[in-house]
Amino acid sequence: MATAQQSLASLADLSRGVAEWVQSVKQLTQPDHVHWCAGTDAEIEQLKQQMVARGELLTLNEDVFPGCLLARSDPSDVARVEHLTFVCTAKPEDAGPNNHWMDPSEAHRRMRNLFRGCMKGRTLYVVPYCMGPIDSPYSRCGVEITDSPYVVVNMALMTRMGRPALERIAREGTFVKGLHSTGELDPERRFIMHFPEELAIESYGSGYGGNALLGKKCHALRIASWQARSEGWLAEHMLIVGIQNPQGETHYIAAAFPSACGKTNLAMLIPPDSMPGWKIFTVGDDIAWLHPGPDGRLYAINPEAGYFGVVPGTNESTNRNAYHMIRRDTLFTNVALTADRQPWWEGRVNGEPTIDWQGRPFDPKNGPAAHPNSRFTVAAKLNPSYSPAAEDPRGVPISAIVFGGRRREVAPLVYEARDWAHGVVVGASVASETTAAATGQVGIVRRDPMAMKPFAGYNFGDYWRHWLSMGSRLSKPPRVFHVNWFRRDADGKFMWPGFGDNLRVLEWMLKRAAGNADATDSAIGALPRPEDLNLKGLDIAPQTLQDLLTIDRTAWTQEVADMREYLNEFGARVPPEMRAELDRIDKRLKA
Ligand code: GTP
Ligand code: SPV
Ligand code: MN
Repeated sequence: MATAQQSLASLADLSRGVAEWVQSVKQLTQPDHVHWCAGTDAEIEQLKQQMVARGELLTLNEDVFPGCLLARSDPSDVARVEHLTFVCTAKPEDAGPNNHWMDPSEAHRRMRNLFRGCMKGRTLYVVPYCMGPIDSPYSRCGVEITDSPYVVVNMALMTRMGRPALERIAREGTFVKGLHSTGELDPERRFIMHFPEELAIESYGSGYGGNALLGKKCHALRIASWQARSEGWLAEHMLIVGIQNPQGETHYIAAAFPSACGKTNLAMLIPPDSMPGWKIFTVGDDIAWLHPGPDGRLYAINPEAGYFGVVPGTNESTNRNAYHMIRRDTLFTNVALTADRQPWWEGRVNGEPTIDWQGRPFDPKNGPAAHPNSRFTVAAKLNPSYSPAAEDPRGVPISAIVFGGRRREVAPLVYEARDWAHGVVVGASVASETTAAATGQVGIVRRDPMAMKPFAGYNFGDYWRHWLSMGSRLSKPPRVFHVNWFRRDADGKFMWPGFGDNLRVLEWMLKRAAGNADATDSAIGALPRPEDLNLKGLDIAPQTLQDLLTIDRTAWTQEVADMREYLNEFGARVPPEMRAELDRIDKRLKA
């Protein structure tokens, strides 16, 4: 105990700025105990054991899933809550129509009332963390104060957490302040507030995912995107994947798809048997911070150290890497259980559920056994396709940026933007069916520019302007593409096999970037002809492939009109180049 106290005191000594803030939060929230997280394995192990003893975490079958645990969240607290998420800037127009806005002083006043005395009887955990490799100039640090040990255990997996982060904060003097309490888990008393001008986050009333693990969407996207604009870089909702061809050359792609639209799967895909010699290396599965490099290329780091991934659908044939990765030392949230205490989810294939995600005997009348947004939290290093480049402080050079959405119609399998400016319009045009990753109706097509609708910390008009300006800082910008793995036929079946076969599309992109692949020019960009794709061993009807690579003029004319209308919401903040790009597409569609 004495040594624990000493190391605790010396941690606090490292940064006076942090110590003073902790003191003021302590006065406001009145915890029984304060625990500074050093980030050691022993500390996290002890926390887990305490949670198991209190029944807050459940142990799983140690023979089949060693070191794995199950958490069940409150049934009203299972996803991000976009309607309760606010960006609080001095001027409402800086948050933009893409965000909910509240006056900062009003937001602080409300949150103070919620936080007052909320940690009575609880422990206040101080969680110093670093987003990105600890020695990278591109990384940024934060401190999350939370009363949730579940959050601490997740942050230890998802970030570089503990003493080294606090040491970096002491050196640099700046950090993002994130204050979090699970409160009463009352949906009526739940807010996720962002103060980009103060580098601060205040979150109350949820213990789940992006609402509570403040390093992830709150810091690494909403606050970081604001910082990135003023500092000349990009903070994006993108996976980063290294693709090694049979000649042994590795190229990197960054891809932005909306929540639950395939980033984790693409980041760790298994090449099909008919593509021998290809290898995939995962750098990141959800967030990329992108900087212009000295050679005029764009470089990416993954600010995270772990994955908070969608569980349902994960199996040997869809995502073998993830399926094996989550066999040990994984924290599951809201999955079901088999009779022998193995975690179970829809699409697992093996076993049967006996207990559902809420702990009730499984009855199909109650809906799926695992929650559709049930998640695994796991250290990135356990991924069989983990790339050591994820630790490179300089990041990896990006050859192609890919945007995509979940669209049953209209969007073809793949097309390529003419240049960077057109690529910005292609990214801004992303639309996708809503998923279980956020509360609300599922399956509604909505605009989700750059897959950042829920995550851009400022006005989309300014954001697109910033994207356009990045082009002029890059003498060798990445090529920009759009994909759709989710086209359906008249029977509602997916037309493209997806998963590992997506590598065929990535191969075409890399060949385009190297100047070695053909395409046809269309009104919306360059599309491969079937013969431009590597189809060896692919089981697909020629007509289906043709349909996937064809553009419906009427539907696209409507799409461009919808996009124009969407841009109008952002008024004069929309860069005029974007409307000019739409005019150009329109003219070609009518030609
Ligand atoms: P977030 O973590 O919410 O940001 O999601 P994500 O973008 O990482 O999505 P993820 O890879 O977890 O996939 C979400 C769902 O889409 C899973 O159920 C997958 O099985 C499914 N999926 C992923 N890739 C494909 C694909 O190529 N085709 C089809 N049909 N489904 C896919
Ligand atoms: C997403 O919703 O895009 C996620 C999960 O990656 S969460 O951490 O809840 O944001
Ligand atoms: Mn995500």
